[in-house]
Amino acid sequence: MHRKLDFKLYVITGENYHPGRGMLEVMEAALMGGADIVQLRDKDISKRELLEKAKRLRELTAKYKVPLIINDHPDVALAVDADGVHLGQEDLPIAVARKMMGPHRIVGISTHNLEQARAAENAGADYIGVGPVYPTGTKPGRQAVTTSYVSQAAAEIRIPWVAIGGITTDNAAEVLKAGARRLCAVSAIVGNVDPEGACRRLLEQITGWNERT
Ligand code: TZP
Ligand code: MG
Repeated sequence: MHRKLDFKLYVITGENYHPGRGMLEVMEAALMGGADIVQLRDKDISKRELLEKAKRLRELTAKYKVPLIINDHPDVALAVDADGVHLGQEDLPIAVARKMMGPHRIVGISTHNLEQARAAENAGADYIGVGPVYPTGTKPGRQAVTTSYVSQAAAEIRIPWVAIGGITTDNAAEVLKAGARRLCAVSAIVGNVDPEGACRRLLEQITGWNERT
């Protein structure tokens, strides 16, 4: 499947959709705007409901040939034939998730400092999240790591990594300047009146920066 990861703009489902918009409609707009990897993240629903959402998002992402990652739950990821799972520091260890997911699916993990990033790399993660770069209402109570962790990741981390947390078109340049080559966003996309345009603009910034360096 998708062990060779190649992406620029990672979009995660959220709760704060623009009024009147639903998850599938917004994620389809994000895919049309160029999101090239998608994560289903919903902490407030039952596993049964998550499974149903995951099935629908699997169909949609398959139509756009974009990898689908499920947050927290390897069993749900396997049940819907998702491409991978995303873990937090308090979730199943990478080795356990790898055993469940097999060698060909993606196992990613959130990291908040270089020590966690190195540990994830050594444990065989396929990619890591680096953040939250800025304070964000999507992950309240989690201290921002600032662009200094982004610069450290750029200098040291050899597996694919993606900057996340409070990223918008207004501050993307700063994150890219610090060394990020992939960005991830929730509210800047799903809360936007125009998720497709928001993706296009972020992607243009990423591509523009990657071409310069
Ligand atoms: N992990 C680190 S920050 C974050 C997650 C899931 C939330 C990112 O959401 P937003 O709305 O793009 O700040
Ligand atoms: Mg988690």
